[in-house]
Amino acid sequence: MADPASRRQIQTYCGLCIARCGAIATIQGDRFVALAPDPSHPTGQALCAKGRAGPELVYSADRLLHPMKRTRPKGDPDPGWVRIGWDEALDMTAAAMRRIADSDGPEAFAFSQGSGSTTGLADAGGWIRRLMNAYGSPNHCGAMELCGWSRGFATHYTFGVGSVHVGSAGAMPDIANTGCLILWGYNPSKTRLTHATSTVEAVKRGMKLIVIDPRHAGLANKADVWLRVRPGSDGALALGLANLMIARGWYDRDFLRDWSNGPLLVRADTGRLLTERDLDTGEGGERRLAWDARRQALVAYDPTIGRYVHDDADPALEGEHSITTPQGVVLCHTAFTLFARLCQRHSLEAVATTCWIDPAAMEEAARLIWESRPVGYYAYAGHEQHANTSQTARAISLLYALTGSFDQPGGNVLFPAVPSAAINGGTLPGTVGMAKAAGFAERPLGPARWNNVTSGELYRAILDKEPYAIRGLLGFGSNLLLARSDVLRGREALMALEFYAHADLFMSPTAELADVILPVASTFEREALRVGFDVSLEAQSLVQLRQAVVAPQGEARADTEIIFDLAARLGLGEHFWGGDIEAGYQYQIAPSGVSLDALRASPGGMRVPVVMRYGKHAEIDAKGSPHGFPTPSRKVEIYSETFLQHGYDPLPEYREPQVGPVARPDLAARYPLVLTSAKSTLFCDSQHRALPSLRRQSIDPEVELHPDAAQARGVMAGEWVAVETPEGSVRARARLNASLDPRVAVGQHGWWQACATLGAPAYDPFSAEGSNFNLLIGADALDPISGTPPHRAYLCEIRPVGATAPMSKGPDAMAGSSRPPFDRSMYPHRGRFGLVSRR
Ligand SMILES: Nc1nc2c(c(=O)[nH]1)N[C@H]1C(S)=C(S)[C@@H](COP(=O)(O)OP(=O)(O)OC[C@H]3O[C@@H](n4cnc5c(=O)[nH]c(N)nc54)[C@H](O)[C@@H]3O)O[C@H]1N2
Ligand SMILES: Nc1nc2c(c(=O)[nH]1)N[C@H]1C(S)=C(S)[C@@H](COP(=O)(O)OP(=O)(O)OC[C@H]3O[C@@H](n4cnc5c(=O)[nH]c(N)nc54)[C@H](O)[C@@H]3O)O[C@H]1N2
Ligand code: SF4
Ligand SMILES: [Mo]
Repeated sequence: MADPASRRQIQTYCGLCIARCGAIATIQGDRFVALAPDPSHPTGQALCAKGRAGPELVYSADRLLHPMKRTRPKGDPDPGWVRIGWDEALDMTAAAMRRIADSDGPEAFAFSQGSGSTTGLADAGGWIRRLMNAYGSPNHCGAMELCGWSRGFATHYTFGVGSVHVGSAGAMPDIANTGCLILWGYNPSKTRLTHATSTVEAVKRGMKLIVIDPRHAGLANKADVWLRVRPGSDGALALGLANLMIARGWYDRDFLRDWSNGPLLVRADTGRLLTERDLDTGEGGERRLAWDARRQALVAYDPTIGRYVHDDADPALEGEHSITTPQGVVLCHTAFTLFARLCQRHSLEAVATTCWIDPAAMEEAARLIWESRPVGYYAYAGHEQHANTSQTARAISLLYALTGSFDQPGGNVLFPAVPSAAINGGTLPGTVGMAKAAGFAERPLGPARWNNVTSGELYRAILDKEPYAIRGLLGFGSNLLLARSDVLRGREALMALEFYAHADLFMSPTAELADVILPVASTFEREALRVGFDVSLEAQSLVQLRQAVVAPQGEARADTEIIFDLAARLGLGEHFWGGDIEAGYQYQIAPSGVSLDALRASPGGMRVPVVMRYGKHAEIDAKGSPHGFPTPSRKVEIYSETFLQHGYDPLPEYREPQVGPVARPDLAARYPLVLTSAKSTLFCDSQHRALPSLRRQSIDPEVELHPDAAQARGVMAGEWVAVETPEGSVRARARLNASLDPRVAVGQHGWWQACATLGAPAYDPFSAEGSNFNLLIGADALDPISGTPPHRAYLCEIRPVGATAPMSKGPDAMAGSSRPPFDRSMYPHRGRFGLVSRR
């Protein structure tokens, strides 16, 4: 026991969300009492209210403190939790994993994980992957289709890398040097403080700022241009901006000619790129062809060397040619010409109508983008959670390609990383011959390609045994039933699992359906190794071994400890250094040249010099080939043959949201408002409602609407309303927001938890009387490439339900437990809208 009066401070970082703010923790006696910013840390300029509430989180009376097992059937109002020891809990889990792998193969056992952007699970994400790979399961359900897919993966099909850091390398805006920053559906003042502070600094030095958001939120008040886009129509806006820029000649012709596949010729008859084989020259076969303006003849491009066969070729970016082949004359256009034509369909007037945008603001945005180069952009949740998100991400990335700013100072750059060893076990024996992730057959270019399974695919595999049965689940965080659409089916699926173990800090409506509960230590109660902090060159150079601020509450353990222990019990200890986490960290950090002991002696982290190199695609290798881009053509792929081969649009055609006013005027007649959602500044997704200092500032769920829309419906500010969609209905309090288009409503997701201290209620997550936003969203209309459901573009109607909250349950009630399991009766409309089911 430390002297209760003693005070000490320890340098750390807050691990609660993606910002990972550098911080200083104060410990009084044995107690963690405060968290403050650490300005000496590259991400330590500020802390948000959630970070400051760290001690409340640690000492919350609702924390899970002991492993438990269920003794009553799933769906019973009383799960009959019985306290057990760690040995029994982990033995039960390991035995179920072994049994299921033996009978059905390891793919029949899936893993779920809370997003590292909104939980402390970034600490353990690599180790979870390692366990999956060692065990042999390809099925990781981690919200990728909603969070990270578009910014981190869809842009692979353009640049060969993500447009952000997501696990692997990605291109981040170099905000310190940017001339113009575009925040596209991203509100860092609420969601990633580190980016907000660097943006504000850059605006002070004169950086231009464009904010694209249906709400005048966050940094919109510092923006030079705010584009109030209709939710879900971002793809049309990107093409419209590109159209303005191409029409005015505002594009980096040299970059596109030299580094994109824009000059390559596309056959009008097949949509394929023209190859030498088409000409039957007998040479090269699959080499693609462009028109060489210098020779006035075709010139072959060889992707294996990243060069045209004539070094002095001048491939034409634009043009239309009739090419004679043995089969006859074939009309061809350059890929760039086809892109420009697609953009022409999105004229200023057309986009103003489609996106509900002021044309003058759009023209101003296009001008700023061109005149204020270099340009950086960050597109986040606002553009991700849509059933057209993959092509939207492509459209934005092609708009960005016009600037030529990629990997240039002030553009979206590939920050270097301190060398470290990969820990995710991608080459372990278990990964060899591993089955494909569920959903791979339907969407081979989507999350399944990276061994991720959407919640829809997970539920299908459990309930319909398609493409194979999934019988077991190990969940690290992940509050599936609040975070995903198709809530009732999700509940049915979790109940149908033969075995489900869940590791978490708190009981949740999802965890409540587990067989075994594993109590987890919060980020403040455990060690973690972090190599690089993503947002800047300086941040990338920092390596930090975050120390435990206090000992774990109760018997709680770090996720990483659970993983290493479980691996040993599964007989996979050889891949986990015999269960020695310390040895694992040593392996990971060895290439950096920094020792674990040195890191431990420097709790604030150590700086390992990293050198910034811009324009890496132009670097020439020993054979004289440019490095290029890691795409099939080694070029920025304006035209994606990969998409074409899989039956998707090779250019980012804009498709209307399937449950929207244009695609479904019949539905819009009854549900006239376009519904989206946004994160709360006080809570991370479905968490933190039990912490008094946060909940006090936001007692009830809210839905924002324009005062005129409220008045037309007889809705008063602060009044309880029903939000109704073709899929379901929930309750929230009306908040009036005059910055919205009167046709748009914005809700909040993640409400279920009570705060006993304040007497603030819980909300039934499975009932129309509750406030689980995702009950409103159907799972029938999905993005064809990624399987993303339309969480941020749906149709709704809002009506008043009176001054009080009829849905409140007592603060002690565990939300939802008393509900009948499959009660869909309160959703009478379900399935009657002719939406094509993709299940
Ligand atoms: N405080 C807090 N911080 C968080 C989280 C949290 O829950 N709370 N969650 C973390 C996670 S998991 C994530 S993914 C990030 C997300 O970080 P952000 O992307 O910043 O999250 P949001 O605020 O949900 O969405 C950004 C903006 O998109 C707008 N928007 C809504 N629909 C559309 C649309 O159709 N088009 C466009 N262009 N914009 C739209 C919203 O109005 C909102 O202002 O935040 C992380 N940080
Ligand atoms: N309508 C709508 N739906 C959305 C979104 C939206 O904006 N609107 N956002 C989507 C996005 S971007 C995301 S990322 C998902 C988020 O969905 P999830 O990834 O499920 O995140 P949370 O809802 O915050 O739940 C996280 C759970 O993990 C637990 N947890 C926190 N830290 C740790 C830890 O260190 N270890 C362990 N084992 N558990 C921990 C928490 O207690 C909580 O139970 O929701 C998605 N769903
Ligand atoms: S933004 Fe808040 S919750 Fe996120 S890391 Fe920083 S202090 Fe923690
Ligand atoms: Mo997320």
